[in-house]
Amino acid sequence: MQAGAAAAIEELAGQLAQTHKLVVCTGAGVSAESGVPTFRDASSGLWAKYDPMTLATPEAFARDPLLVWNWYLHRRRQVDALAPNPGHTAIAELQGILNEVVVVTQNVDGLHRRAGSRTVLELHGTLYGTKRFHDGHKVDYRWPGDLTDFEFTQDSLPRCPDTGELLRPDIVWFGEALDSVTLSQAFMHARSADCVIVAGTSGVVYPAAAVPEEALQLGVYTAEINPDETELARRADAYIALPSGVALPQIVARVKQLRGRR
Ligand code: BV8
Repeated sequence: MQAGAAAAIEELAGQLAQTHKLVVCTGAGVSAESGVPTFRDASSGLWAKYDPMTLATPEAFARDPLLVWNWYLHRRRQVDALAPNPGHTAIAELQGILNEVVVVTQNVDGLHRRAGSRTVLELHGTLYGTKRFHDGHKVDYRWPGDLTDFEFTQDSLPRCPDTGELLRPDIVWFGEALDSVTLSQAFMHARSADCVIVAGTSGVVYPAAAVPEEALQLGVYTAEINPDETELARRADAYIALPSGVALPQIVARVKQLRGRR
């Protein structure tokens, strides 16, 4: 491992050993080692001819709900077949070491919860939720039992059991406002954290990217974990140029040593 990464891991572990409240802001990079393609790569195989940036919009859904639903079904099937990776697990493990750990994620794959993280703010929604298209009212849709070979048709599109209205994925699309309560909670936690870790995000998409930015501006100790250095890394207190699934388990092991726990 590069000397820089080892020193940065030691530095961050030292900070975490005296941290009361940690906020971990994650993007698609944290799920990459589970095999979940990042959003920009979410179009593979059959879907390669579609641009996810145009599919993940209310306009695309209004124009062709069947196409958009089957894209999300494809991504849901992908994630169902995958598992949390050591990065997700390490974040969950910190809950048993630090007083408070809050995950603020842009990911919609549900892997933080599956890894055992209990406080997870899903800024961009979840592949596992549905809501009415016209009023955003959340509805518990009963998914088909076996999704393996299932594809939606015009007649089988998800509909509200009460009103029969068309349902949509409970996902925040481009051009749509994030849930205001979830977003304000994310900012509140970041402001009151002793340490913020930003992992696996290019920090391009707003307002999600503004959450760690605000912590940094308030002087909260901030570290980034990403093989590619982002603009935030250059201003952060520590930058670890490693995959999160490699760095985070090492950081947690060192924190345990420093906190005298085996
Ligand atoms: C909104 C769900 C307004 C969909 C997603 C300024 C302020 C406010 C808004 C804007 C603004 N400028 C532009 C906007 C508009 C837009 C935006 O930010 N556009 C960008 C492209 C410039 N924002 C919006 O539209 C937001 N809404 O602004 O509403 C409004 C307000 C009031 C009223 C009405 C409207 C909504 C944005 C949410 C869109 N939905 N996801 C779905 O999944 O289908 S965003 C989606 O893309 C992801 O959730 C993620 O946030 C983003 C990027 O995803 P990826 O490309 O996959 O991830 P990323 O590149 O971040 O991650 C890869 C990184 O990981 C890389 O850096 C890589 O190096 C690293 N990595 C790779 N492997 C590893 C790794 N790191 C660690 N370990 C590894 N192993």
